[in-house]
Amino acid sequence: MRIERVELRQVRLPYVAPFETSGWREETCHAIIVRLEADGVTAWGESPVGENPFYNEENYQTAWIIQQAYLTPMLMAADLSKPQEVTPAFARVRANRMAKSGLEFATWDLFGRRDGRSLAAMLGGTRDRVAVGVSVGIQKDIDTLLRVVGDYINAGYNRIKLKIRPGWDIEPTRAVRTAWPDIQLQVDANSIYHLEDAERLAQLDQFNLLLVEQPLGHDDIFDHAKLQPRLRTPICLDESIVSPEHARWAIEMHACGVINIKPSRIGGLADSVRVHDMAQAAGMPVWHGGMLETGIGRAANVALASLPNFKLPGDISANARYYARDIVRNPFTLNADSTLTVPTKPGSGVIVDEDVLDDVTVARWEKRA
Ligand code: OSB
Ligand code: MG
Repeated sequence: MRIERVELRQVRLPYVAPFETSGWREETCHAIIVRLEADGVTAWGESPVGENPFYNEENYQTAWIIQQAYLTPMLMAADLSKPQEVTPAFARVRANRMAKSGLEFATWDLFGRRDGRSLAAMLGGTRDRVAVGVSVGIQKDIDTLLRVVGDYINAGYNRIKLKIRPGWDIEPTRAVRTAWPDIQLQVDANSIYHLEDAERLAQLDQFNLLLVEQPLGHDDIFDHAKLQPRLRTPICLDESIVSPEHARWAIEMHACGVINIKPSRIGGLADSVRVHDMAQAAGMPVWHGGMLETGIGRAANVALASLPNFKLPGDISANARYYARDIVRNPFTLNADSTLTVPTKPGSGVIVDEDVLDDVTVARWEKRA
């Protein structure tokens, strides 16, 4: 199959609430939405890049340039027989994985819609619902945090992740654990600590956490391998695992007990499945992270999370947790058992609301074959 038209859009969607981590605070989604056309089929993808290069090295401006100058021409030059051929077609472009992922995901959607197969089936999904939780940003004080967490628990979420940083770590975690002794709880440091903080991090062991996510450097595996034996809580790597090779290094070095898979961080769904399979073979569970995606990226995440080794609840909340007005007509809603239902329609199954999409588009670019 040859792609006949690629359209890229920068969108701006306000979050229902600002999202604050140890390293940044953002109020508006700056994703790039991808639209592909071929053989009479229209397909959609999303690169969930942020406003700033503070999570990884990319932001909406870098992805916009790399997609136009390199990735779109490479995609249009390929005669694709399956979506797994996109990742090798992009291999000469180093890193820039979020830029790649939106185009790769849209290609899976294209094949799925053309062939009448759901993305979950194409990827090897085995469940019809996926367990999910909420990632709760840093709040202005503990009372506010308890109110915010309480609202999510009342809405039906049974797994909570707290963003932490030095000075907002032990006490907020203690407060939430004390208020909800049985909730599934985990924390995410987004790379703010150093190996010298091992004793402070070990204090988190008392709270019966599922995991502590990315305590050390965004590109570190070595020091995480030194930290893990000093904690009882499993370390989960997020930022550090950007490829199947990085996953293998972390597994062989015992740098973590769990891996967070985000297809955007890994550069696409194909390599995400490889990370999933590699962890499964090593007996290491994975779970699905999130990048505050719009409804387009969210649908791909739910499909991927239906694979069997996704053993812990994902950061894939219902659309309404992120956006008052999303760009899809069929948002996910939370089931009573803190799950989302895996779409079964062809491709990602997403129905884009093109009126809303036009309203939130701030820049548009297209290339025809
Ligand atoms: O580190 O997991 C992270 C959001 C943006 C960038 C990084 C992260 C996150 C989240 C939110 O934690 C997860 C979500 O609900 O999409
Ligand atoms: Mg994280």
